[in-house]
Amino acid sequence: MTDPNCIFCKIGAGEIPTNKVYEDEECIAFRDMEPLMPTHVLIIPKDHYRDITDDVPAATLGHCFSVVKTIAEQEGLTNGFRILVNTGDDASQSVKHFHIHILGGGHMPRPNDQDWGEHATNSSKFYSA
Ligand code: DGP
Repeated sequence: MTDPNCIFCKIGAGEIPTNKVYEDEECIAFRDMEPLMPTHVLIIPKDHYRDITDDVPAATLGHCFSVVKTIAEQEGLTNGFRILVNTGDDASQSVKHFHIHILGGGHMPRPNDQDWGEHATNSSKFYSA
């Protein structure tokens, strides 16, 4: 099921051109238009789910996450990468269609308190050596 008002549904259906890096029957991966890292790819299911809590079938979730490895290999992210799934307003999810960010191509420090926002607790207490 797709949502005619959803930009990612339109990308998934091929109605809007995008910088596609992978596609199969169930999902599509394309480059984020506001890249935060040299490699910044989004994986989306073609069906519309608002976010990861929107009763996404386990098979669809599993498939999308299994594609992460394919993209990482394709993009040459041999030294590691980060995946991110912003969910809802507290996480500043801007496009309400479930998607997985893959970020890589360079070292990413752990997010610090400032990055997490005003409500963050002191991250050093979790990560001190
Ligand atoms: P999030 O904040 O997790 O909802 O991230 C949404 C990302 O989607 C954001 O980094 C920008 C990207 N984005 C939004 N619209 C488009 C689009 O039309 N094309 C592409 N390639 N990326 C988009």
